[in-house]
Amino acid sequence: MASPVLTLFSYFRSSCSYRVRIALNLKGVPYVTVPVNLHAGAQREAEYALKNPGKKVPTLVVGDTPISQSVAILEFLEESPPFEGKEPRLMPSRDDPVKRAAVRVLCGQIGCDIQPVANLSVLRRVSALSRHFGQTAEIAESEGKKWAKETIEEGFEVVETQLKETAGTFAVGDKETLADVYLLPQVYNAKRFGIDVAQSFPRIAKVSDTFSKIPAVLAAHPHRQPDCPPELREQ
Ligand SMILES: N[C@@H](CCC(=O)N[C@@H](CS)C(=O)NCC(=O)O)C(=O)O
Repeated sequence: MASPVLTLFSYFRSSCSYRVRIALNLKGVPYVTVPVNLHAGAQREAEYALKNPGKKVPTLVVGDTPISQSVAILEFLEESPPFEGKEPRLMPSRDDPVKRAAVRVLCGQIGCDIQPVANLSVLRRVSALSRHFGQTAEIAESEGKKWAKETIEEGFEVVETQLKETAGTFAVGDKETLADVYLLPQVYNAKRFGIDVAQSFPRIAKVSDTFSKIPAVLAAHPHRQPDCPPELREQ
């Protein structure tokens, strides 16, 4: 089956877009990136909302079909022709349901319990509430950042404990999985909010550092994306 044209609507710093870039790069699936500038509000423009009614990134357009939600995109790449079976497979084999569950636990911990609670729209609401209760704009903004930092720290405590049972070279065993695909972008976010990951979460730091060095993973890094501003850009 011929590979359909894939277009990824992405923002360089979005951790959910970063997940999808990692999976596409690891599997060597070609795609075109279309940047959506979240800070300029491009995700709320009517034309984009037709592809993604949730008004968030990422969206992967497969041929003419838009798929939103990074979990749906990642599972689509694992399960659907012509991509299914492409190495590396990012879910353990069906013969190992316990390992599959361990991967899903980590993905859920990050994708359901951390990222949505510290998302841009939530931070804006935290800041707006702070303003409502009389804080200055500066304090209100720092309240939003504090919220994100604390949310990630609390979530990473859980991930760090889980890794004690599951980690090998990577987050679950010795092969890269979707757990790594979720973890590395969240580590990037953690650092942005001032968390010293190496100091506070050594197991997370170790496995994510190993994963980050895979060339296909490195190419998905936010600072290597076409919409990364020049002052942050890396080669
Ligand atoms: N559950 C969604 C979450 C998507 C999401 O939160 N995207 C963020 C960037 S990582 C976004 O577009 N935020 C823009 C906004 O909140 O306005 C997924 O996994 O794709």
